[in-house]
Amino acid sequence: MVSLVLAALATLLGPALAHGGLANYTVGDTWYRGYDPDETPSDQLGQPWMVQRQWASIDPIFSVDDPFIACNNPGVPPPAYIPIEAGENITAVYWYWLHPVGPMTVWLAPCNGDCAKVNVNEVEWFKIWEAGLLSGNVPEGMWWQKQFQNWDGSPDLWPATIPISLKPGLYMIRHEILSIHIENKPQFYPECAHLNVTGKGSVLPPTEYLRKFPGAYDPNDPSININIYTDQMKNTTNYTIPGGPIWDG
Ligand SMILES: [Cu+2]
Repeated sequence: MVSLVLAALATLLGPALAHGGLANYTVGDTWYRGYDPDETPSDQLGQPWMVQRQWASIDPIFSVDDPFIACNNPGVPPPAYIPIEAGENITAVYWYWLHPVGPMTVWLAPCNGDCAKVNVNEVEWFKIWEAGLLSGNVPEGMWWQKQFQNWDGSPDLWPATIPISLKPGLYMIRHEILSIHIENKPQFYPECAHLNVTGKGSVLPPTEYLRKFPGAYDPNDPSININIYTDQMKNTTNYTIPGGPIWDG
């Protein structure tokens, strides 16, 4: 059923629209517009309302060693920040998402100043949220990525909580979908936005939670370089999400 819908959609949208990305963010009732690769770049880049780093196309990043795995290509920084209090939810909004298999993760990194001036490959990221295989086996089971999809025209919503103990300051938030439906050819879909975190927190995670992009992932990780269409995978009901442990404060 799902594959029939997918095939129909792929026909309607054409190959150019076969991927996707993070379009908007919400905090409470407030919407924050992200970058739109289908709109004119000059109408968006540097606009005072822009909160998201530029992703110029809906195409994935294919290599864990690609510098653009941090904040997509080309990752041009925005001038604005999403205000949020530690302990609040931020929701990522996708207009559609077509791929069903693989983990989804949310990361933060302190900018220690203006996030527009940092090198996204040098900041220290920590994972605050993850979801992978919820039930069933690897190729056919229910993944959070599949459950995230809506087929009624409503947007796909991905909420995550900013850890309540997080120290106030300027941060980047990084949402990543890893799609593993093509054998041994992982597809990474990262998007980054800038946050101004307030609240009563006072801490950052210890060093064992910190990762760099590139660096966080091993290309030979069996959860990344994976062929899900083997007999063995049909009998596998667990999947280890790459990138280390979650820090939730
Ligand atoms: Cu795709």
